Formats: sequence, C-alpha cells, structure tokens
Amino acid sequence: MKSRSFAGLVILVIMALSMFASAAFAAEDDTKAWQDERLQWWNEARFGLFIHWGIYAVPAGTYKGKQIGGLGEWIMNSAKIPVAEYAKYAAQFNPVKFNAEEWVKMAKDAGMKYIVITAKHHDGFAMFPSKVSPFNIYDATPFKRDPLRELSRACRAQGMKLSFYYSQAQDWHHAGGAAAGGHWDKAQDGSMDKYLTEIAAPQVGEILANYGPRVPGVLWWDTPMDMTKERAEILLPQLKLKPFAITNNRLGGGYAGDFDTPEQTIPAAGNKHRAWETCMTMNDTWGYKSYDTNWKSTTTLVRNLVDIASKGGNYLLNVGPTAKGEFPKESVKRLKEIGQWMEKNGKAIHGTTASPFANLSFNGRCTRRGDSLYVHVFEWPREGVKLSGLVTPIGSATFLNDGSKAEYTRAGDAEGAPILTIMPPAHSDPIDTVVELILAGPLEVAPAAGEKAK
Ligand code: FHN
Repeated sequence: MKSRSFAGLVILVIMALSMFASAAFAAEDDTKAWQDERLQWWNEARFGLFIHWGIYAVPAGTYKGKQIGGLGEWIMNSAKIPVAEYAKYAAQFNPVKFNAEEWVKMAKDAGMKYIVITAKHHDGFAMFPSKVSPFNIYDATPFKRDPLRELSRACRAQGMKLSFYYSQAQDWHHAGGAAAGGHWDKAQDGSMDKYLTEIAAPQVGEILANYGPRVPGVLWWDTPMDMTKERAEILLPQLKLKPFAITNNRLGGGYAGDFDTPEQTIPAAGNKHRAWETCMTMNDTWGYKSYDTNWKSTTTLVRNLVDIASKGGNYLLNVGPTAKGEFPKESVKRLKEIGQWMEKNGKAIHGTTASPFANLSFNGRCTRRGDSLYVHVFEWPREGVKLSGLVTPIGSATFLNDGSKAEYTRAGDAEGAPILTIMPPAHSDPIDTVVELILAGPLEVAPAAGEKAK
C-alpha cells in the first residue's frame, strides 16, 4: 500500500474510532455502573468548598451608596444595573492578593476534598480567558491572569479535585440569556437558543477542555430557567469532552445528572437511590457582601457536616472571596477551626456511608465505614449515651480526639433488644466527640432500631 493511502486509512480509522468513542458516552447510553464509577471519589470526599467569586465582589452589596438586599452575586439583577454600567466593575477587579496555593491549602487543611468555583455566574462574567466573549477576567480586567489555571495547578499539586460551576441559562450580560424577573436592559434581549449555541456551549467546551484531563471533577449547572430538553441538548454534546465529569441536577430539560442539590438545607433523611450534596453559605450570601455578618458558628458547620454524612450526603460549604482575592477573615477562621476538628475526626467523615440506625436516643449522629461505626456525640448525658439495636459484638471502642479507650457496657432492654451504653470521655469535644467502634464481626442492627444493615 502506498504510504499516502495508508496514512489516509489510518486517519479514517482514527476518525471512526473517535466518533464511536464519543457516541459511546452519549447521555442516553450512560449506565448505572459508569455513574457509580464517576461518583466514587465524590462519595468518598463528603466535604467540598464552594467558591462564588466574580466582579460582584467589587460592589460587595452596595450600589450608588445604597445597601442592596439579597445575595451579593445577584446585585446586578436586584438593583437592575444596566449591562454596560455593571460591566465597568471589571476594570476595578484586580485581585492581586489571589493566591491559588493558599486557597487550596485552606480547603485541604479544613478536610475538604474538592473545590467548585464559579467559572461564570448569572452576571455572565467569565472567570477565565474565553475566546467566546471578551467579558472575561483576562480581557476585561487589569488582572490578566487565569485563576482557573492557577487553581488547577495548585489543586493538582495538593491532591484536591477541581470542579467548575457554570450558569448555563441565566446570563444577564449576553443577549438572549435568561434573567429571573425578566430583562431590564434592551442589551439583554435576544434569542436564548443563539446565546446557548454561541456563548454557553462553547464556553462550557472551554472549561471542559482547557484545564487538564481530570478537570473539572464536577460540572455544576445552576438555575435551569427556560431550559427545555432541546436547549439542554445544545450543551450536552460538550460533555463528551469529559465523560467522567460528574454533573448535578440543575441542567434542566429533564436531565437528572448524577446528584441532587438541596440548597441551604439538610434533608430530614438521606436518599438511598440518588447521590446528593447540600450546598450552604457560611453567612447569608454566596458572593462577597462587605456587611453580611450573619456567620454560622464553627459548631454549627461541623455538626451540619456530620448530620449530612450520617445521611449519606456531601456538604459543599461556600466562601465568597473579596475583590482583592482574599477569603473573608471570618471564613478563614471557620475553615481553620473545622480543620482542627477534622484533623482528629476526619476518618469519621471521609469515605463513610449513612448511619445504619433509624433513630438515636441522644443528641448526636452515627456514620459508618464497612464494619466500623462512628458514634458522634454532640452532648454527653452524665450516664452515657445509649445505642440500641447493635447486635454485632464490639472489638474496640476508642475516642478519636485523644485516642483513649471508651468504657462501655452491653445489656438488653425489656424486649431483649441489645443496648450499648458508652460512658462519657475524660476530654469531651464541645463540638462533637467521636467514638470509633470497631466491630468484631459484620454489622448487624436489630430491625426494630433501624433497617437491617446489609
Ligand atoms: O442563584 C444562584 C445563587 O446565586 C447561588 O449560586 C446558588 C448556589 O447554589 N444557586 C442559585 C440559587 O439556587
């Protein structure tokens, strides 16, 4: 065979194979087994950092001298700021204090295993150099850097998964983008299909293609306003670039994605059939607002994480950095304190699954990893905590905060159901003292106290 026709054949074969490869990952061909594989690292992570960062950090909640109600990142919509006027904040956005290594380290030290950052929020501003629209951090600000690239390098170096949030439907800058409450500036009017085809889809392509083979770990869609099945299908082909990227349930058009996203709330019970992640602010806003001081305590944040893990979910906790590129000091403090708790107790969170007990008689939670149980006690009764229904004998019981052995007794209640009493520790942790129970056999829980564990 002549070399030119051989080369032609090779190209044809490669083209055919690549067509087959991408067709193989079409959404409708996805399988439960692939989904489980995709979700494996995410399920083990249990704890991630959400970062809402954009030019809305410049006004930081104040427009024309007035404090604007609502979320910081919504200021353009809430104050009905004209498109051209809002765009001027870009020129003032110069986050010279931004340090990707420090951000990633703060997340890592807090025990977080992944970061989800806003690549583009509803204001339409891309936090990466985009060839699709000049309204981006490289072309429109004096900063001239790509925070997503810097974060992807820092995450790779520190073993953190990097993920991207992308507001696919709402876009208050580009013509045709959706806007809650309707457009307020003629510049916003236009065809949504055109916007999706010419701005959103290619930008999604950019963030999927440009940051390394494993980035993004998650593609986090948001507010599927006016998204139909046909419109979702304008974006979906881009996912073939990263078939193992996990997606959430906010694409719209009937696409369920890989996990559900309760927002600012923790469901009363977990969901055995669907992965889920509670996203939550540390104060009341996602994007930075200089005067939002309603901070949750570290105790609340840790107990939220424990509550969520005990129901088999993930906690995505938000930080809204300033326009200078710093985490608010209140967030830094809380991340540090969470990290101090996680340093000792992280094994009771990472890689755990939901509690096998339907109910607990004390103020606390239970998480499980295989044949180990982690009993989280928020408040110790003097007479100890009683765990009823655990049939399996115990090999060892240890307090994770100081490594000391826990004293316990076993008895049966009037109906003969087993009751384990664990006595209070010498050093309790006011946030949550964890007792690690290593079981002497496969976990068995009496059905009366919970569902029979498999
Ligand atoms: O409108 C957004 C909001 O600004 C923020 O990004 C949250 C995070 O989940 N999502 C939307 C509201 O559901």
